Amino acid sequence: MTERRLLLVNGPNLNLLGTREPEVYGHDTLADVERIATDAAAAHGFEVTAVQSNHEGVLIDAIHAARTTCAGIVINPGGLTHTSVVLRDALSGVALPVAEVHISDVYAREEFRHFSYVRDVALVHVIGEGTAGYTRAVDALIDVIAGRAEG
Ligand code: CA2
Repeated sequence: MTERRLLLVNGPNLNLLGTREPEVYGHDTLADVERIATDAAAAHGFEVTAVQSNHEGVLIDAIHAARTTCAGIVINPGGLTHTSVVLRDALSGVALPVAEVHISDVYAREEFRHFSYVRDVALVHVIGEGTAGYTRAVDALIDVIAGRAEG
């Protein structure tokens, strides 16, 4: 393992967390989510670089940069989950272990949310556990990274 650092990616509209739709996404803000993930990583001696953007290309550039700086990626792609081949290609292109997180239970919502372009490039999936799901995603991803380092 080269770096004890994770990239945390939050996609379009997740900057609105805590401001609207609390019945779907809860009351935590994006800053809370970034702190939750940072604290979970710190418990394992990892640091977090966090990015949120409403622009697909910004997310892709951050994923590419992680190739040489991070040991893994935790991503909630937002609505890009269901639409973006290019985001999927970026994730598979950097060949880092990926954890996919969704705050809401996408399978209990509209059918268009049931398909994920990211699902089969991610090794860890945490869906419908609210913002606490970021802790589980970080823990499980670091387990994967630590297992690879041993092997
Ligand atoms: O449940 C999730 O985490 C989602 O990735 C959130 C996306 C949605 O398109 C996915 O299907 C599931 C939407 C993020 C928008 O977040 C908002 C938060 C508060 C208010 C408005 C939007």
